[in-house]
Amino acid sequence: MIPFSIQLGTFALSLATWGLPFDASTHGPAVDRHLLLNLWIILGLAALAHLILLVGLIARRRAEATSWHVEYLPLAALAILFAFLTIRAERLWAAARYTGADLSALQVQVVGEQFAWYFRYPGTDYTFGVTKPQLVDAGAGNPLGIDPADNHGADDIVTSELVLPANREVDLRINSLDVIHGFSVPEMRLKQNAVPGMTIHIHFTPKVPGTYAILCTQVCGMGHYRMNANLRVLPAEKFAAWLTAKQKAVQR
Ligand SMILES: [Cu+2]
Repeated sequence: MIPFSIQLGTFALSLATWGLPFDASTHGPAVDRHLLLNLWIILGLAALAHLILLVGLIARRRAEATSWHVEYLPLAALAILFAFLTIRAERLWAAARYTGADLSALQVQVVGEQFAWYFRYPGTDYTFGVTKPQLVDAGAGNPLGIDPADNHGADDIVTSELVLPANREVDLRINSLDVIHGFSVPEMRLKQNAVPGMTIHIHFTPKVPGTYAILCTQVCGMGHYRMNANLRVLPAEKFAAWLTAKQKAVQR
C-alpha cells in the first residue's frame, strides 16, 4: 500500500503544481494527448495491480496449481496494449522527423557547442555555405567555421538566439561541434539530441508569438547548466523586418 500511496500522492502533486508547460506549437496538442493517455493507462494498471495484490492478501488462499491462462493472458493483453502505445508514439515522432518538411519551410541550422547554441540562416541565396572544422574560431567571429572561399556562405547569418516567424513551418537541421547535446524547447514540445557528425532534421510550426527558453537536456560538461538560449517567435511581418536587418548587417 505504501508504494501505491506514494504514486497517488506524486500524481496528485503533479496535477496540482506542475502540469504540462504551455503549448505554443501546432503539433503540441497531439503530443500532450499521447502523454496523458500514457499517464492514465499506467496509473490504471498500477491501481489494478495493487488491487489484485490486496485481494490476494486478504483472501489468503492456499497455494494451488494455476492454469497457464491466468499468467499468459494478462501478459498477452499487456503486450498488445504497449505495442499500441508504441506505434501511436512512433507516428508522432515520425511526423516531425521522417516525413520531411514542406518545401516552403524556413531552413535554420542549429549547432550545439560546449556551452552555447548557434543558429544559422542561409541568407538571400537560400543556400548554406560550406563549413570546415579547421576554420571554427569563435574568437575571430566564425564559430561555425564557414569557409570564406565558398560564395554561398558570404550571406549566411549566424545568431545566438533563434528567431522564427509564427504560423510558418520551420525545418531545423541540428548538429554538434563536440559532444552530444540535447536541443529542447518545452513550449514547442521539441526535444532532439544534437549529435556530432550527424545532421538531424526536425520540423514544426510555432503558433504563439513570445519568448521561450531553449535548454540543453544532455549533461554535456561542467558548463551544461548555463547552456541555454532564447527562442523568439515573431509575427510574420516583424520576422521579415528582423531578417532584412540581419541581411543588411552581413552584407556590410
Ligand atoms: Cu549541452
